Amino acid sequence: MTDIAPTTRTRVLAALREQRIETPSWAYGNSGTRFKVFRQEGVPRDPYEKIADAATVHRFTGVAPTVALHIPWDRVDDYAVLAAYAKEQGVGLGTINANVFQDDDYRLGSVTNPDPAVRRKAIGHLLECVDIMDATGSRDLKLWFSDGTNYPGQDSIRQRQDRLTAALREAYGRLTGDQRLLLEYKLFEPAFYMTDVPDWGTAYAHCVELGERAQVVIDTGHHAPGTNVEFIVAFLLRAGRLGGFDFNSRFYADDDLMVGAANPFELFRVMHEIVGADALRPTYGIAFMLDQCHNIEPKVEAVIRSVLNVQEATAKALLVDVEALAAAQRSGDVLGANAVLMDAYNTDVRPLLRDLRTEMGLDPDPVGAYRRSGYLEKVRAERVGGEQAGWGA
Ligand code: PSV
Ligand code: MN
Ligand code: MN
Repeated sequence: MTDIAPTTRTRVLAALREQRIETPSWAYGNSGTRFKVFRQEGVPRDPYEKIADAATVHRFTGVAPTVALHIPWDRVDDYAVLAAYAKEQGVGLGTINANVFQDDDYRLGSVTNPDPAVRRKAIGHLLECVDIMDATGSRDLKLWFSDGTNYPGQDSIRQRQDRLTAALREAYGRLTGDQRLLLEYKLFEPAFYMTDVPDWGTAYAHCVELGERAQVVIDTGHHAPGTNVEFIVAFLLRAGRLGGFDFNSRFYADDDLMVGAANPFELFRVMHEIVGADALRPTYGIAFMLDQCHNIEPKVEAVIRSVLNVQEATAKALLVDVEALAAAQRSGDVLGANAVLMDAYNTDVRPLLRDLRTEMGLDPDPVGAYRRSGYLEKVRAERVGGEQAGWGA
């Protein structure tokens, strides 16, 4: 694809202007592996400063107007005050992520723990997260359970599913209005023999049992190598059960590297399914979130880069000549169909995105503008003793 036709260009720019990407509060804090956390200067010391960083990302990209919170990492006394602060900064509070994986009580699991008292404590936290959603005005409760077992025979797989069902039912029953429960799955880690919600099929089955406001979240780093992620996207879209994404990229397992860094072609294929189902627009309801940790690279800049990576993949997906693709598919032209897709993927969309930003009143080069802004130098001077994001704490 060399030139972009004017009508295509108008359509693509309109869709990109509408796109929304949510950034995670924990991406701005210190993080690391279980071997080492490398502390960086200028990282946020509290949830307010994380929000200030998220607002900075939005200021330079124009498409990241909300920030996801993780409780208790982002616990504050008054969430309405936090929401007001976010608004003042030009962003909103987004998804509330529950955390039932960092307490000694959860050694044998949280909501699937054999001990009813531990299960009660975990469910209490889920319900508290819905209270927080009420205060922040957040729509989505995102649940990821580290629950599972390390050894065959350690616990009953079936009973753990029963306990999971009971907990999910209680959390779901607490939702009101347009609130949703987003269930995330992950193949393994920290459990290594059996995970209670290991895959999209398990998450999907639980969501179907719960009701329409229960939806599956796809964390792009949570699959076995070689998994066809866009198939999962297509299946869940068809079933009306795709609630959102945790975008990141992986070379090995749950690496949490910048989205689009390891496999930009996969990201394009995912966005192609989204665009094909007309599911990009915010009114469709999919939450496009990042879930990343920036262990060695500067954090705010890495989040800006990640937002741009999602935008680039989306722009390419929007450029797919759908009529030519359908015609090739109908006539069984295998290579013709593939060429249509590759043509869009191989288009350099960076000039188009620069034009988009200029039209939106932004600097066409968000990374360069951020670097020139002196924000990092300013927060480095102001913030001493930044906090750990939560991982490896
Ligand atoms: C688990 O690996 C996970 O992907 C979940 O979304 C957690 O909430 C998140 O990481 C925290 O980084
Ligand atoms: Mn995740
Ligand atoms: Mn993860």
